[in-house]
Amino acid sequence: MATMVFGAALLASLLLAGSAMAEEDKSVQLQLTQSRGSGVTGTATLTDVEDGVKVELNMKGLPEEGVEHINHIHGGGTCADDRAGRTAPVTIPLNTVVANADGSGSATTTLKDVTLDKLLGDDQHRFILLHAKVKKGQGVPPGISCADLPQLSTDTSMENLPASGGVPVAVLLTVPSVLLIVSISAVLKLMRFTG
Ligand SMILES: [Cu+2]
Repeated sequence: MATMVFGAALLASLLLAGSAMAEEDKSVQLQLTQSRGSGVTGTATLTDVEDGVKVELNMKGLPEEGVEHINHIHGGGTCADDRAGRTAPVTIPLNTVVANADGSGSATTTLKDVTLDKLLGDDQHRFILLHAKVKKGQGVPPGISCADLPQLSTDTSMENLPASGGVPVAVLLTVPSVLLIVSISAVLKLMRFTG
């Protein structure tokens, strides 16, 4: 009996400690996936720290040793927008990733005076975008790897509906009524057949 009580107390304290720890260093890890067939992937770990949010990027598959890859948190859009050629304006620049010989590359940036909750807020969509090699005389190079930031209150999987397109309401109303007529006539035929 005493063992059970002790065990339960131990379990309870472990649970409490666990939740307290989770509270302290709140963190989210995101997967960056390739854009434009680059083969460049990676992870981004965002962690609440005392004076802001720490963003750690760990990339792999970078094509050329020594190349500097600028990267940012973009606001006002999604990776899908960027891949469709409509990239969102830059909001927060992150430290540059330099490619190693094995194609890896990482950078850590601490964003001051911001919280994870704010970054993941639903005021706008945001994404982390790593760019190709900067070429002189050209603007910001295209994105080669991207991760959408999840939004806390809305579901991450939710995407903006296209402004145009989609099925017109008239079609939505017509299709069920056609189905209804077809099925009624089928039932009538069946009734005649059996009768
Ligand atoms: Cu950018």
